[in-house]
Amino acid sequence: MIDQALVHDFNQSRIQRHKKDFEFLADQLDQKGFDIEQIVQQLAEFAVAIPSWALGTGGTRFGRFPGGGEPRSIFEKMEDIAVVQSLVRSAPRVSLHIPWDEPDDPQALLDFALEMHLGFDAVNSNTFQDQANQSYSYKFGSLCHTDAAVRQQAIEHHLHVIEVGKQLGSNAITVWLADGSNFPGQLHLRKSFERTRDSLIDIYSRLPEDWRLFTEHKPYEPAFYSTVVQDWGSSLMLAQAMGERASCLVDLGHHLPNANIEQIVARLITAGKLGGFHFNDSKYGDDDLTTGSIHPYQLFLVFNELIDAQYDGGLTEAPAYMIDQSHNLKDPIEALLQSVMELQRACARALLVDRALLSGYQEENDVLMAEMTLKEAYETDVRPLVREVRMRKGGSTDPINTFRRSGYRKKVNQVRTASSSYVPPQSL
Ligand SMILES: [Mn+2]
Repeated sequence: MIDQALVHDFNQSRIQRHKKDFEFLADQLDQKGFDIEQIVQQLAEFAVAIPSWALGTGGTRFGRFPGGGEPRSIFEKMEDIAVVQSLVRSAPRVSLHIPWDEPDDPQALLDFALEMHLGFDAVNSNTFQDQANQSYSYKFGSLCHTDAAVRQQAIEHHLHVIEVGKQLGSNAITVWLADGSNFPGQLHLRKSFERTRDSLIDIYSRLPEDWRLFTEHKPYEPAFYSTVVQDWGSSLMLAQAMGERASCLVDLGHHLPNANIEQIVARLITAGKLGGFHFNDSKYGDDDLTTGSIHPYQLFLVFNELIDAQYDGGLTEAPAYMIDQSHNLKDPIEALLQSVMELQRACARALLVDRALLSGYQEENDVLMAEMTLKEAYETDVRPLVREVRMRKGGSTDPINTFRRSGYRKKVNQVRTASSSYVPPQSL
């Protein structure tokens, strides 16, 4: 994929500059009472999954402008994810979508993944579109449908997705439902939710012992009047109705404008129901833009809640992290590299919040100093820190430049020629 000698040479060409920057930061942090080595270790543990649908050029309902060299199969997608991982070293797992990327032979895919040093994260179901050979349509919903036979078909699909996931070593399933209505009166608001809840309880009752189930909320689209799982409250009700191993997944783009997402995260932590994240960014709606491109401070504040809860024991289980974006204009691999780096930076900044100091200011109601304590961490240039972490793990100090220098896109462009029939799905 990417020649490790190239990564090494690239890092070496910048090592003197990097060492100076890293030492400068270490000294700055030392004065604030932080041990940079400890931060490096903590940051090295951060990992985010790459979804199987993020490697092709995305599109909107108005069109798609495919780039060259798009992966034509799940195996080629895995190759691209391995490229991302080899450069950033914080993306070791793949989140598979069934049926878009359903393997004919799960064992062969697992063997290939191991060869690529990749594992599998949560698997994703799909009842938002009809598949070939299915008996009933999801036009009017799946797990919420008025017809028990449609609900049963959707339940069985989820059980099938879990079966495939089991063969791949996955241990979680994410359920995002497009179910909802476009017009007042179309759906009985209470009954549709209750049917969804009961369908999920059925799926949950057959979840393997060591598996988790995540419900993902979304306020609108494709349903434009009411989505059945429209907000975190609905998602929480479902997770609570199912049981201990069910929790809520927060997609940063699945909120109405100006929602306080970090506070939603805090509430879910208090409820013991924060399951995971789909990272992306948004200006208006579910825009699926690059993580941290529009609201980097919000991303930091989300990580601030996570790190805070990690320290005080509020987070009992590590949330499942995944990038969920649509790469319509950027090279998907480059956008993913950029996103992982953005997440590494947000996590690093959150690790640099002086929590004792912040807590003191909060207790004293010193509004300004409390806010400044967060800003102090946020405004720290953590780039030398994340470069160091990537380099120590065998990745690149500058993943995007290394990727461009590798000529990988040009190479696959020549090999992956028959791509005209491949239409990558849009992001969820
Ligand atoms: Mn999502």
